[in-house]
Amino acid sequence: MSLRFNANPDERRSKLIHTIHQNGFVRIIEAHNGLSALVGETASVEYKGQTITYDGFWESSLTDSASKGLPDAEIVGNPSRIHTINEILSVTSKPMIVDGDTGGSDVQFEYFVRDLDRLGVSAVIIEDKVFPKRNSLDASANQTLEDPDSFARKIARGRDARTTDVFMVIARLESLIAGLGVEDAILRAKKYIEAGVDGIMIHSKQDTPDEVLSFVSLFDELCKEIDNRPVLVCVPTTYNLITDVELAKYGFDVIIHANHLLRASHKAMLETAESILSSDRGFESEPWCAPLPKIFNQVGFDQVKSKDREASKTQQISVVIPAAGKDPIFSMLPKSLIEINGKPILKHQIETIRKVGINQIVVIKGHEANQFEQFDDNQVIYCDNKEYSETHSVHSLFCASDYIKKGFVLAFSDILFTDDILRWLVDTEEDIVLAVDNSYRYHKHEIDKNLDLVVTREGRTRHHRSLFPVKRKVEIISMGKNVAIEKANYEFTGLAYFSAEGARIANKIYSDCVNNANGSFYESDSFAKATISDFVQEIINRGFSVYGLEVYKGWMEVHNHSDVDIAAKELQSSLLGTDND
Ligand code: SPV
Ligand code: MG
Repeated sequence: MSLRFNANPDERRSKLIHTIHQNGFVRIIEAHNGLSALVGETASVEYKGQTITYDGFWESSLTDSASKGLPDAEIVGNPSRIHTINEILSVTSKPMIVDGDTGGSDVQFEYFVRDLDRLGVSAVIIEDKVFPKRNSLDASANQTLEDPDSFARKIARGRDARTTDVFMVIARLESLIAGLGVEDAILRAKKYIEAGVDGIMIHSKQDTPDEVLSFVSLFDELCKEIDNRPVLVCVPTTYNLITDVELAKYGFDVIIHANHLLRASHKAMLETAESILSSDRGFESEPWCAPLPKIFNQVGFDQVKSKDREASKTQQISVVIPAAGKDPIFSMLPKSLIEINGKPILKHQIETIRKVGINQIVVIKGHEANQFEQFDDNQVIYCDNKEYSETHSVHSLFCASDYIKKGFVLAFSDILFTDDILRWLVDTEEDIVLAVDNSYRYHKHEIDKNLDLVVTREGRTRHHRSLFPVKRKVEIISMGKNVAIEKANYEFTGLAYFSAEGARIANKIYSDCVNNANGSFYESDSFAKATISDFVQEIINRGFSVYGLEVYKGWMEVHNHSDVDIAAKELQSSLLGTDND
């Protein structure tokens, strides 16, 4: 999920050392491109009630080179390495340790350190071999070690090139790889620590951890002697029976699994390529391949699709605002035109609606209709409800029937709401969804009007504090002003979403009721006087599902003069902001 993970350089750089301090050690996985990094970013297992994940990435020279089809012999230059590093950083949030090979010349190393530090990499590890090095794990390769004093100088030059104190320069001891034994390694470790190194990596290609563990005992003595213990790093590729937890107990702070994702993908690629050839078709190769939806999900295609859906929805749907009725408290003008902080409610609503990308806004006027002439937003479409004094909001809504066929949001004319609530409603996959709120219970003593109350199948949910907004959906079974407050689970906010299918259902039921409904209609005297609650109840009673989307902040109704004052204050201090958590 590419856009999902990110971290700014400062945040990411310091994460490595913080995690070491916090957890005692870090478990690092190799990454050689964006996809392998996303695997490392998201892989997790549950073990004894704990979730275990990787703490960061190793940008390996072996796997970076191999993924380009090249040997690990310092052939891939720094600009190409930086390109891969950037690719990984741009889709992830975890810290990164870069394998800097020998570091090249002192000057090359200085420039590399400066670039890595700036990008937010946490550490670079350079090995004390002569440039151009050969990969350490090949038993027959020639391994020539660098003069330790020259290497110590390179370390010091690299550290001086850092732009932050957090970036770590780590020295990798290749004495065991070159067959020179632990004494040589300790001698070199001492020189590098004196040169100011932030960490020591001891490397080995033995298939048991014996030699690295004997190094650790000598290293501990050395650190006590000089009263300085840089972080200790290992790469247990060949001695892979010992666990990370055991290595951490021996004193390793950083444990790097250096090449597994590349090796795993190479094996699967080869099996797949050969299977297609030998079967003369793809079917037999499927067990080696990830299903495409898994890849789509990993790289963020799901998010792209959902945003596309949202964008195409917002281009097609309208927001319909029935504003024809006469309000007993504000009888001199349509409620839409009541000003809050010098701006009519309608203007506040339009600004919010536009933020979500919905451009078609339909207002149904009736009472004091000519006052809308002063409200010159030429993008608003007006419809008239000439019978406003004998009808109610359902009749008003269907005065806009030409504009609701592709789906619509119904917004009461006297509510303020945030763009988040509107976006969540439009993003829903259900056909009829009402934004519902349960916080009325906390201030019911202040309520002096009959609320549109809602009863749901699930009852009221308990809210746990959470960093992220919970977009929970509940199924509505009944609603209306006469619902007993003790039975109700939610209050209807005055915002409802109807998909194209939802609009088709509503339209069909409306036509049917116009022709056939007689006498009182739920809580109203007639169908002509039906409220939205009455109509929703009819939809439910005809067997269609109507859902409630829980919100509990981010909207308010302007019911009376004191609401106008409250809204004005909230808008001024932006409390009606977007933190619907
Ligand atoms: C790498 O991953 O490139 C390393 C570790 O340097 S190793 O291959 O074990 O030398
Ligand atoms: Mg390497």
